[in-house]
Amino acid sequence: MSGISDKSLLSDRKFLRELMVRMMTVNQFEEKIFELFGQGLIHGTMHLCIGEEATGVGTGAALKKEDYLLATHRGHGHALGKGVDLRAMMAEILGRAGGTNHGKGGSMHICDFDNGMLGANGIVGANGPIACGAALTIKMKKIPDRVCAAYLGDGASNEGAILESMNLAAVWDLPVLFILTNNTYGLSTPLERAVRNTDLKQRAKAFGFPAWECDGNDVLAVYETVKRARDYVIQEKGPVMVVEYTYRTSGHSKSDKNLYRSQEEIKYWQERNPITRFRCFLTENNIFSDEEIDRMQVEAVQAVSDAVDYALACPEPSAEYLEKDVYAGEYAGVYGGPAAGEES
Ligand SMILES: Cc1ncc(C[n+]2csc(CCOP(=O)(O)OP(=O)(O)O)c2C)c(N)n1
Ligand SMILES: [Mg+2]
Repeated sequence: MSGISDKSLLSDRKFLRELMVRMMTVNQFEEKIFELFGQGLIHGTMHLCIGEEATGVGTGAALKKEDYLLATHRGHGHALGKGVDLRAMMAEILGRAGGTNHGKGGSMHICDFDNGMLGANGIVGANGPIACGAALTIKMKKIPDRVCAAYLGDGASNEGAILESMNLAAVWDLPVLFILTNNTYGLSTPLERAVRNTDLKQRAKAFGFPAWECDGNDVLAVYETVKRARDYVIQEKGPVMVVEYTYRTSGHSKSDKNLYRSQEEIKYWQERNPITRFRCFLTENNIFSDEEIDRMQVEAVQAVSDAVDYALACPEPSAEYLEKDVYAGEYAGVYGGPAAGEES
């Protein structure tokens, strides 16, 4: 596997190790919250990204810390890949005050401005307009070397808001990096039933900007493709799309009974999951031994376990702060809400 063009990457053991540990951490995170949900410790719903670990981690590794990022409803891997703190994310999902959003946002609202993470979003396609706004800020303030990356799914690619955003980003030359994770399903609908033309990179071309595609289960291919796309956005000062082909082996959300796909199909992709593939690549190329990779797995398991301990030790947010952080200070009057820190 891995048809990467930059062979020098193969001698960067620290970087390769980091990619593997991060993917394992995302995977462990998802497995652990699945378990905690079953214990009644997590409320609402959540969308796991098991099988898609390389998209969040490879993409995040190609972005700079200061780059803006918008994650989807399936955003845990997107956030962890961008460097959001593991403990704070676990606390958020468990609804604790030590969370990224002080326990008031949960799985689909995770944000962390210090890491450029502007937020996950439960509204399919909503990232497009927000990305245009963030990218317009970059452009108007002439912020050098910064892009806004916005994830969307194959299902979201049919939303009017996404199509309008692609057009706006193109005509206004906005530095938006559209990251389309094509996992072949929008909820239970296979892509070929939703559109006649399943080559989604042609969407970008229709609006007049380039698109690249990559094997989204190959973390190095994702990294290289997004890096190249990011360079293009900076140099050409306009939008680009990257289509990452992947597959979620976990259900759509907590209530998925997988009635729309066969067990054989799921098994096929489980065997081709990004972590196993990267392990084979690293061992076959004598970069790491199986024992070294096993130790990475232990590290990831421990980090997630530590995050759970941290989260469960945090208090729940106090009702007194219910309306805090809802409106940004100077806009509070405009929308009629209290300013942050103001009495409501
Ligand atoms: C505007 C809107 N329409 C419908 C939904 C319900 N919904 C949540 S996720 C989803 C499927 C999205 O598919 P895709 O964009 O391919 O992302 P994936 O779930 O595959 O990661 C739908 C229809 C929603 N949250 N928002
Ligand atoms: Mg999808």
